Amino acid sequence: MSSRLTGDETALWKAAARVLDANWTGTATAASPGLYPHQWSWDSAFISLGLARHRPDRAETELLSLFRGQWADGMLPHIVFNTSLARHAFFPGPDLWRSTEQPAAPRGVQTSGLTQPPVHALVALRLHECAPDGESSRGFLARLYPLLAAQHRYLATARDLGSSGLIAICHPWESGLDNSPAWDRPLGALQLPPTAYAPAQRSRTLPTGEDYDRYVRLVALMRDAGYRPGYLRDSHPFAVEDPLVNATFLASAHALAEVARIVGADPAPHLEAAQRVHAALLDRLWDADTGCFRARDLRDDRLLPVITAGSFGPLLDPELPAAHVRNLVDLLLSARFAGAAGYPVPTCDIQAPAFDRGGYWRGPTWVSTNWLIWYGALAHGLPVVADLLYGSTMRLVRQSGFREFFDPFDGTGRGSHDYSWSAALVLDLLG
Ligand code: 2M8
Repeated sequence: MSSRLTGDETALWKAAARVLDANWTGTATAASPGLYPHQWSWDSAFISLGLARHRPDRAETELLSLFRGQWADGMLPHIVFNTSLARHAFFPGPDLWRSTEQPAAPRGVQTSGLTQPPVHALVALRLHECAPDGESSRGFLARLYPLLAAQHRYLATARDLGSSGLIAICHPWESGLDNSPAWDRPLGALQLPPTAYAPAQRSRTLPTGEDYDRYVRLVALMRDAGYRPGYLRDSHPFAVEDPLVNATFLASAHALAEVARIVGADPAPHLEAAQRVHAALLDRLWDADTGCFRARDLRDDRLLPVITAGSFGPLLDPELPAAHVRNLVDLLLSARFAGAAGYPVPTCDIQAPAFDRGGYWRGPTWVSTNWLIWYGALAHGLPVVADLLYGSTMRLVRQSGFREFFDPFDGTGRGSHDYSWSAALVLDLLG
């Protein structure tokens, strides 16, 4: 803990550290007690940032244990199941994914079959930068580098479904922003078989019903096709190029180049990958009419209509042109986002008909998206925006605790309590 923290900040720091201690399972951190008892991919990356401030030994264990779930083709699954828990501890559990039937999946570990935003290389570099012992942290990076490189290779090859230079998500869960209104159109176009799946088994309340059937249907289609890249490219009904996912990929590619330098590998392929995503983001996802990035539906080659917090993701691109940065900042500060929210950043445009202040990823403020925008704003030298996000995040957790998400107008906490990434990212923000 930094000695320059105020008394109030020290109390917050200790409370956040207690959450991470309580959610530690021995080799990893549960995303949230009760609700999400397993290890989630981008949660784990964010959590390791908090562990780095509190229990540095655990930060490395956390990431390495996530990569135990990596498939032979480089795919890093979005859930690594804790097999010591009952099979019904979470739905959908291992039975839906059937990873053990996949030749590429690791033995002795049960995982999901899709991915999440690739923030891992970015996080690995940040762990190294704040490590107390540079020599041992270089050893950790050397272990992680080939795994991160394989993850990036998988995304750049198997997931460039439009041969455009961008990676595509094949399921709303891959965006991390599960029920974002951005996915309503492609999800609505999905044909459902007459028999519904099993939403009743779902232990949470949101989202449920037909949307949930569609999520499960998409998984079943991917699974029955053996999660094959050829199927995903040619036939899978959900294929979207998302600005936030691609921005995390780009930022992580830059970080991976730096990691390569540190461990004595060649940074050039990672820098080339970052350049490709940079050019394609501007070319394919920038919407000059609204002055922001939007997701592109590859199945009808159109930009999706709803503007979300994901539209600000490309602030993570260190080479984003100044005019684009200005446009994004104007939108962020406008009445569609921070301008009308007491506790920014709402995850959906407040003026969109689909905006819902309590609806999970359809409006509430989340610590993870705030952290990513904060990080991008700092890199672009935007202290006003960075301070706004820092201040808003701190007010939220002080007022409501380490909740899963928050009402963007009055800061009321919603979803699960003692949510790991909310605690971890606050530890990182406090430094
Ligand atoms: C939520 O996603 C899972 C699906 O994987 C769910 O709703 O069941 C999202 O908030 C996602 O971003 C997050 O990683 C996960 C665990 O916290 O929960």
